[in-house]
Amino acid sequence: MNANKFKKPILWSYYLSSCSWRVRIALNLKKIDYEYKAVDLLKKMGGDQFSEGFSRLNPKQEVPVLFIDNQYLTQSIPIIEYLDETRKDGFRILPEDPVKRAKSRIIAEIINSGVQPYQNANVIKRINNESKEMRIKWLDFYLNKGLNSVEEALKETKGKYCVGNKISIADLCLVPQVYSAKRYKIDLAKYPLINSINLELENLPEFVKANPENQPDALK
Ligand SMILES: N[C@@H](CCC(=O)N[C@@H](CS)C(=O)NCC(=O)O)C(=O)O
Repeated sequence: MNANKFKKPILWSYYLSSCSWRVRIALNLKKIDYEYKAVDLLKKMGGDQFSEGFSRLNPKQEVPVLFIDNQYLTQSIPIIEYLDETRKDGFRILPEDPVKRAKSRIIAEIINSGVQPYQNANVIKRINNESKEMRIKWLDFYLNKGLNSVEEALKETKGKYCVGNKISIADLCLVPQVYSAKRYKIDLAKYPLINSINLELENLPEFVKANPENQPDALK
């Protein structure tokens, strides 16, 4: 038996990182205890993600990175799927039903590849260097484009949560994305389904524990 299998998992995270937040919720739902290693993405003289040590962990210089089962895993969606596939006891994050599973992955993917990359720190920094006005227009366009397609998808899939009445990978992506949209001052009033599902989710204990404010590196 491999002794590393029993080492405490480590999550490299940044409190405001929406991708790290997805994984924090998954770890909480799976009741996995882990060590938190803060990676300060917005440090004035260059974020910790660009350090030599962290770049070795993830050459793409992004959080999250999860060490678990003697593996270093990157990319929040594969991490969540790995946790679900290797820990089938307890809460299941991917729906059993293939149609619901596909629908939950669709919403997760709209956010993962269709919204988050456009608001990523290194992207915004470059746009901001061009002009602040361009940054505002950029965020407004891409965040609304993504949120609008999530709202449309929810018309078909919604229950209490994104896909029916059970929490799925879509919900793990939705809550952090709504928080980011609020930070970027996107008008969310036009997304009633997103708002009502977000309200249902944000006070659940596993989501509260994963909230940026409750992370060790949150600015107090
Ligand atoms: N697709 C990746 C994206 C990871 C990512 O973009 N992480 C952001 C924080 S949410 C980051 O570390 N950004 C650092 C930077 O932009 O320099 C995932 O889902 O894990």
